[in-house]
Amino acid sequence: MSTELHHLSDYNEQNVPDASNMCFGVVVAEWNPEITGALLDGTVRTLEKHGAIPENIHIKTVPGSFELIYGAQQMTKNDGFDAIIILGSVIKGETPHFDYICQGVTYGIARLNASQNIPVIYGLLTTNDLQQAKDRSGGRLGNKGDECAIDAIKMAKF
Ligand code: DLZ
Repeated sequence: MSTELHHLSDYNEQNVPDASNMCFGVVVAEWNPEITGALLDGTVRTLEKHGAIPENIHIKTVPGSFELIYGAQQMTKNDGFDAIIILGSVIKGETPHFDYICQGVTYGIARLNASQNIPVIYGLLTTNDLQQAKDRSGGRLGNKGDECAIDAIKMAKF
């Protein structure tokens, strides 16, 4: 979670393993594309900064955040991946839909982590409004995509 005290793009570079031999799957939701595109940019940039080669970063899109569960589950069947990252942005509307999607994705990804052999990193922004999402996708609180890339490298090494 980002707060005024925690910037999503801040990390200790010395604690990050070399990713040059690692292979990553990234599933990105198409809803709120301005936000998820920025999350993806941050993720890819940070993976490559730590040695990942572009050919080893496999990106797939799904229509919305709810489909991230299925997308990630399909990717867990590929033994070649060292870690999978899901990226989505759910922005609160006027109905309880927000709660159902967020809970569904959170539960679905948690289940994958408990049942499969590949770590699945949770890059879902769940915000009250668009500005909060912008703040966390390259804005004043950093980029959740950077955080996910670092977490994926660390968990691939785990
Ligand atoms: C339907 C819906 C709504 C209202 N809002 C979002 C959102 O803010 N972010 C997002 O990623 N997806 C949203 N969706 C789409 C659902 O995630 C899903 O794609 C559809 O319910 C079809 O399963």
